[in-house]
Amino acid sequence: LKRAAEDVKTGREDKVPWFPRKIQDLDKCHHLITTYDPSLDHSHPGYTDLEYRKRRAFFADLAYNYRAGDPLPRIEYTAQETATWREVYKKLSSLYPTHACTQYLDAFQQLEQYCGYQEDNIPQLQDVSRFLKERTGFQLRPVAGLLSARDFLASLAFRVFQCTQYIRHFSSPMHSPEPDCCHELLGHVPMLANKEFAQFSQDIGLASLGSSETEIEKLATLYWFTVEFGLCKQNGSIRAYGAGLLSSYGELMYALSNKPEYKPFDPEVTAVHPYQDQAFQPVYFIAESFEDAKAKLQNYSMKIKKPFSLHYDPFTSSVEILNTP
Ligand code: HBI
Ligand code: FE
Repeated sequence: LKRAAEDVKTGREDKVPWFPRKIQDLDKCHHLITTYDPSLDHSHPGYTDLEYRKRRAFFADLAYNYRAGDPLPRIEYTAQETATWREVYKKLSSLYPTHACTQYLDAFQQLEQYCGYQEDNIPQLQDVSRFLKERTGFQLRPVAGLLSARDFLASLAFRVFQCTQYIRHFSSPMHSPEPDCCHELLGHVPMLANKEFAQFSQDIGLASLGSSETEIEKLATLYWFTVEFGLCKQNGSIRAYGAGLLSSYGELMYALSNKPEYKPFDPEVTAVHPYQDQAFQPVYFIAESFEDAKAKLQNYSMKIKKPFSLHYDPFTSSVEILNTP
């Protein structure tokens, strides 16, 4: 909001929007979308639970005070929080062997081995972040809730995943209107341990830097139908790799039933397809493979018009700007 106001004041609406150039700049990428906030959204399962809202404020503070390079805060989860995790974990992990892609299953097994993934323990973000960093260079940083698409996607450009640390309300273990640690740890984290998928995620992020609102909306839609709700082919069958599916028992079953419609992943089509965030998706996009999805995305990104090109430097975790007029 502040940035937009400054741009209006100086009459620079058509100028390239601000974007982070180095990993430390992500401290400024913290614009939250409050639509599903438990203290503002009357239909949130925690809305009338003052103790839950107080707990959420504690997590929000941790995230706001976090700065790039800090260790991720370790949380002492309550027995009630761990009980919620147990319920989600048991239910979902029973479906993974038949519904998740092999890349997911491989990583999940390693997370159980090395990162405290188990029924009775909510894994600590610091441990998970260190694991991911070793595998693909991805790292986590804590975030207070749903971020703006622009800020969320920008972080991916630096192989940083903005990760919620709180858990959903105990009254609704099988559904959360917002991202929570069940969604992040069971949905996103295992896939981020895969090299191809990590590159695909970073490529969406890089494409978003300095893009117009219209382009951001299209990239957010691509992200939605791939990283959140993507399916892929695997030895003649279809499996899930999207985090929204892998963290939702109901939708994971539905997505691989004979009910929904399937379309092949094609960025031009996928980026403009209307999506649902209040019900199951009416259509899912199927990737041939992550290699193929990555190549198609790169081809799509090259066509986004920007007055400069970008190069990510992994040695300094910063982007170099080329051909600036
Ligand atoms: N914010 N914390 C958080 N987690 C997400 O998964 C997330 C987000 N903001 C936007 C978003 N995902 C996507 O739906 C796209 O808009 C990028
Ligand atoms: Fe998500």
